[in-house]
Amino acid sequence: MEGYNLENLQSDLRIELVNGLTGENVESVKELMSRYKSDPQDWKDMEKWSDIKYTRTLLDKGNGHYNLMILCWNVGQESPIHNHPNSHCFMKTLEGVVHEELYRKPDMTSCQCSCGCKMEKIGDRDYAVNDVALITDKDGVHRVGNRSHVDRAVTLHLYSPPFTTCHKYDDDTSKETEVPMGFDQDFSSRCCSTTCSS
Ligand code: CSS
Ligand code: FE2
Repeated sequence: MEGYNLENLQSDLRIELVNGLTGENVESVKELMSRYKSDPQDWKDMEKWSDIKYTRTLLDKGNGHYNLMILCWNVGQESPIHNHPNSHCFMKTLEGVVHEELYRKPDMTSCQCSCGCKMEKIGDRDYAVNDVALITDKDGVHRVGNRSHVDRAVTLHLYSPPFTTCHKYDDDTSKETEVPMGFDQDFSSRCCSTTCSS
């Protein structure tokens, strides 16, 4: 919507999530993230690019209720298959196209092979600019990446509640490993309007 910039979105998210995410406001958060139409002017100066891996830049700590961040995916970069422990993951594409592979969350008790079972893919999707995705561990676990050999991709993520570690899954054995989720940049002190107390 014209005149609705990233700062407006950040302020509205602060208000909507003042008491955190409940069953009632999941759709409202998704609608707010859809309402914002990507304008590179809003976030260009917060990009960070690496040749090694995608980068994570924190925008807002959401008074402890959520983390809002920008991820920069260089050509060919992707995440491991991972979960979002007890959290809702909202992902909006700001630039480029990101690809998601969805996998069934592994149940090691049903795997008969002593060396582990291959991850089972249950879905595949591309997200173009301004598309908003929502995933929880109930839906499965996923891999996200930028398959383009030419174009970079940028995404905006909101995780509520925030988490500092997640699990990654080995493609061939489904073996689960806990990994820390650090930030490459932190602009959260720039944020936000009047409701900011953290
Ligand atoms: N969960 C990954 C990105 S794909 S949703 C991360 O936060 O780094
Ligand atoms: Fe994810």
